[in-house]
Amino acid sequence: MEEARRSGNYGRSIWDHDYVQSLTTPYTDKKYVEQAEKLKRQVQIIIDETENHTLEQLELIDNLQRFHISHHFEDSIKKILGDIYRDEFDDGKHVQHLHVTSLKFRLLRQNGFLVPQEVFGSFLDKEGNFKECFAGDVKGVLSLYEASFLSVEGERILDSAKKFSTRHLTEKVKQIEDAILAEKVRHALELPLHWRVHKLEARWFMNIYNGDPILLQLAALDFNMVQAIYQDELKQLSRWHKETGLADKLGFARDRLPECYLWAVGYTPEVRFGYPREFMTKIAVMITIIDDIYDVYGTMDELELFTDTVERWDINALERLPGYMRISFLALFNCANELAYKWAELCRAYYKEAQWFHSGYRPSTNEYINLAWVSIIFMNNFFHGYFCITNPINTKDLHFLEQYPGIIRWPATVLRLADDLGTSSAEIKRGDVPKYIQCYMHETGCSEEDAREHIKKDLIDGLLKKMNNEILFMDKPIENFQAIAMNLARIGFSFYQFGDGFGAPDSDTKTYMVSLLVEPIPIPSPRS
Ligand code: 0FV
Ligand code: MN
Ligand code: MN
Ligand code: MN
Ligand code: MN
Repeated sequence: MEEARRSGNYGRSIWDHDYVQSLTTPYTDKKYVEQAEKLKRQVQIIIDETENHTLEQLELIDNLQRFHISHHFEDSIKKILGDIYRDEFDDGKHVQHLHVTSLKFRLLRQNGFLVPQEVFGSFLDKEGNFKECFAGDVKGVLSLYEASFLSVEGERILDSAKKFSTRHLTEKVKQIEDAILAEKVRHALELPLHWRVHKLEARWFMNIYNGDPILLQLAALDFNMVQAIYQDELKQLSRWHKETGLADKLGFARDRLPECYLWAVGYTPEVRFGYPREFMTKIAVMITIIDDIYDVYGTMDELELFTDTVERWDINALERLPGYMRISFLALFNCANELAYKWAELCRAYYKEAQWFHSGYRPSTNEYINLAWVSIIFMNNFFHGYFCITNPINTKDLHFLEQYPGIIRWPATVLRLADDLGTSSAEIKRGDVPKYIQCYMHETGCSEEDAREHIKKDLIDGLLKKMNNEILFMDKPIENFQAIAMNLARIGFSFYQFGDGFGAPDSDTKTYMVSLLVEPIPIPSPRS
């Protein structure tokens, strides 16, 4: 007899295949390449002109990074920051300028310079608290706030900076007269810069920017040209998706191709990472379906069989091949096996959760998170990320990743917690394993609200400090990898800060998608 099957009730996709195919933009035209080159030369002149003006240099670099166009000027930026870093220790003068010190600190740390928290020493009173007399300088406090998120565990001055700045910005946000500054503060309090997805931040920043128009022209043009590339990638992926027939054949599962692509853009936004984006999108589509099989659709018997099948990853056809092909195939098979093992690990984690759910078991928070950071799959994603951005792949790197270093584990855990905050209410209703919130409520007897606060304020914050530590202070055995690892946590916030931005079809994600993939930015007139 057929067991009654549950349904996720996630809702249909709002992104029709034909609609995706109809997307167009004029920014594929070659003439824009030339325009962009010209603007780059003009911006380079602006950069050169700031020589010896530290504050101007810092603000310029900050703008370029927020616009996500700093990679065009990488060498200049490295040199400027390197000089500023050396100066900081040479003259040892302690300017009491909160904005300058904070911006310098953040940009240096963001770019890998290990500037110590003690640079804030002159702003502290005898008890080590920030002096209240600095609170009136809203711009400075805002910079301090953003800087404080580059902290690692145990940095008391930065903890105190975070508290001080959060308190004053929250108090003042409604009274700030300068409309742009007020919007900057509101935006920062919603989510600090360090936790934001680059491309979404760039789009927002262009809307409020009122500085040098040349910069804005380049930023908008670059954004639109990159959008043209994204559109093209999305169209190809949509064709692939249609050909697989997955959405038609598996009506019970979420059909979320563009959302998966948005995810991939958040992870590896750089133009040259087209292949990782393609790969990641396909994997995300598969994962979404498999997760829904385990969470809502499959029977326990079927899930057992499926897990076993993936675990075996068995192949017997080797004998039929000629020698040279056997060798080639074996190499390929071994490489695929590396990944097959990861898939099996994911399915085992999903299976364990299904077991918990079907038997009504309530895990402790520890037991839960030790499994759930795996079942959010993202360390699996990390591996794929590595395979995609690294060439050639080597065993040393693989051994490093095999141990699930913090660089993998912390952002994956943040993602899991963000996902739980955004999705668990609906998940518990439709029937699912207790998520972190429920485990914690059960364990401590606290309210749901308190559990949410605890996750947001204590856990996530602590995990991201650990992550900063990995990024700043630990060895970096794999090039590029540290840079993209943090993007996973950022994606988590962008999808889940206001609910289930992945499963629910008509959420903020739709706005992000339109601004990132559909609508070009109007380019300000070159002569203004
Ligand atoms: C989370 O869904 C989610 F978004 C999944 C599994 C697929 C997305 C993957 C990529 C875009 C890479 P859900 O909240 O149902 O996950 P859990 O683990 O809570 O069931
Ligand atoms: Mn980047
Ligand atoms: Mn699920
Ligand atoms: Mn699940
Ligand atoms: Mn979830």
